[in-house]
Amino acid sequence: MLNNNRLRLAMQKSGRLSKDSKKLLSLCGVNIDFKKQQLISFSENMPIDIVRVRDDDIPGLIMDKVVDLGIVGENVLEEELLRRKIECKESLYNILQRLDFGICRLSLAIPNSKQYSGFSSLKNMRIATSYPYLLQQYFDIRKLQFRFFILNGSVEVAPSAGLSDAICDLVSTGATLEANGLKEVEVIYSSQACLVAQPGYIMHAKKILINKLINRIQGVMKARESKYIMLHAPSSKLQEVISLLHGAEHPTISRLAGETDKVAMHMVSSETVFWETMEKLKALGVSAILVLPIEKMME
Ligand code: PRT
Ligand code: ZN
Repeated sequence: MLNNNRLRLAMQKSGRLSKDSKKLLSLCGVNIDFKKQQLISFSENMPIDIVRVRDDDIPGLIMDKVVDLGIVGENVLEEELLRRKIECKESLYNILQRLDFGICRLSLAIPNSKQYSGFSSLKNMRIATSYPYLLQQYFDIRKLQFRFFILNGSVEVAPSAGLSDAICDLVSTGATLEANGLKEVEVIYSSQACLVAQPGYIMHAKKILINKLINRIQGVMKARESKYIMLHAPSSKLQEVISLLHGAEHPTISRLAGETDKVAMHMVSSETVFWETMEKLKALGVSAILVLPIEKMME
């Protein structure tokens, strides 16, 4: 039995977003036993219940206020929003945080052998897609005629099978298009996974918990981008060293036993430190450079 005082968060049960969603919750300190194959998993250390479903169901669960939060791709959210608008159904949602995974784009692609001289080349083409509403919106805004049909899988083989002239599908690396002799000609929507909430009134206690979760997510994301750097730098080159390390303006500087010309510097850099930067540091006389990952951050 679901308890209304507990926060309900929907995430994909199995698929491209499930591993990263689970990892994010774990890094945020939400302990859940995902081993049991059940629809609802209960966190034992926080008042949060996880509802595990197909990704396509998550926007509806949010918009119909069945769950408080969801982790889902913006592409799925926007497609459902457009569908529900046409059906005059409740279609509101709030994106609380973009999560930096599940990054992809919804693109139009045509066979390599076909000429492409701009968007009007797609006039009257028959397009296979799993995203009819986003596709329709894109053509409507540009006032171009086209035909489409829905395929919920194997969209990329439709042209070679003689079913369609073009496809509108998700692309991340582009390898699937290439393997099927297709070329990407228009990006119609850019997407990533996001934390989404139902709009409107939320109980005070739940709001506090949601804010806590967002702060932790931001801490995890910031930590992912940041590095802890330790090095020994010549005392005369401190400014040059600092200027090479972005976001590390306030290092801790301490003396090195038995050294007068060098100091130890510890700092958090807001960016990945590339080999090129390490080589430039070395050229300045810096030694003992250590770049360490950070697990969590709170400012
Ligand atoms: O079972 P369920 O309904 O939950 O899952 P699903 O099969 O509908 O979705 P799933 O798990 O495949 O994808 C979930 C979400 O991941 C999508 O809605 C996107 O938000 C996101 N995502 C990110 C992707 C991709 N990248 C992606 N590359 N979803 C699908 N693809 C597919 C694409 O359709 C194509 O077949 O991967 C292929 C292209 O990949 P590349 O790397 O070859 O370009
Ligand atoms: Zn799906």
